[in-house]
Amino acid sequence: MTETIQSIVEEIRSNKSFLLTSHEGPDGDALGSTLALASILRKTGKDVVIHFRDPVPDLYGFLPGADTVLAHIPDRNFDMAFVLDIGELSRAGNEFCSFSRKGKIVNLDHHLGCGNFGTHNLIDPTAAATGVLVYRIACALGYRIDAETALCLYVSIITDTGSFRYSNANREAFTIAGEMIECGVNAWDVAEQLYENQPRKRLELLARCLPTLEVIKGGLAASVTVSLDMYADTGADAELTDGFVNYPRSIKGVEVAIFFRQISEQKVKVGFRSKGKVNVAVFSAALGGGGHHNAAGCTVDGTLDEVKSKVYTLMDAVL
Ligand SMILES: [Mn+2]
Repeated sequence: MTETIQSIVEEIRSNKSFLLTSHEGPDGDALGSTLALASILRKTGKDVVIHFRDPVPDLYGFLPGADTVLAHIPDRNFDMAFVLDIGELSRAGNEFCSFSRKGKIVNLDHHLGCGNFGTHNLIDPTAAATGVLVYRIACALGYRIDAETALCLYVSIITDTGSFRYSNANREAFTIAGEMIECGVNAWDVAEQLYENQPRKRLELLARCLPTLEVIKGGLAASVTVSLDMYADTGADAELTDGFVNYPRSIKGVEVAIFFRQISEQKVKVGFRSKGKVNVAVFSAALGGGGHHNAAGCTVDGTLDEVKSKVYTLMDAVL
């Protein structure tokens, strides 16, 4: 057991009240890892409050404890705060960052370059998901993982590894997932909840989005676009565009996929995905955004056409 895990375990044992949070626009790992930790702490008699800046997406409503996530932090003291899967602290949102009664901070993350802002920092880029770190803590606590906790941990791993397809799907990820199956997780039930349960509007939006496909740089890059009128036409919202960028990336020969998502008439969110050969963080950094080698993003001012030409010009210069 590492020294950091040992000290986190000691902190958990000697404290009573915990505030848990993760990043804006919570994904399967943000929710899965946080809810798993909440479940472990609650079942060992701790007092736990979960606060997220953004609401839990409907997709993850089936996770045990999802209904206990609060939009606002209660006006009280906490012994400790756990910040999970954050990447950078500001992504927890203003309310959490400016809250002065959160106590000591434990930072659990697997993002390379996450700052050491915590009293304790357990940052391991070799962990496939932050849920893996929660699993390690559970083991160090001697906690026998129950079915509800197992479901949360399984979802954190399956979503962050792209259903065990990404390069982070290492032996530990498979081993923990196998153990969670033994703890009562049904793989098909989870797959059905995550992938066979889409609102019809999402497919209607995707049907508008796919014809916008542009293949550029001689087939090395490709983009798709969602414009404001598509939301108006389908009644879908931005939350449902999650995963759209995987379609241009799936084309043979494409190394870089780009997703243009219009936020307002003069603002476009740009997401980059790489198959591995190209570091897309270079593109987002040049446009004032962040991210890492295979996934990065930024928000760019301008009309859709202006932003596209800005991004394509940049790609010409770099690729
Ligand atoms: Mn993660």
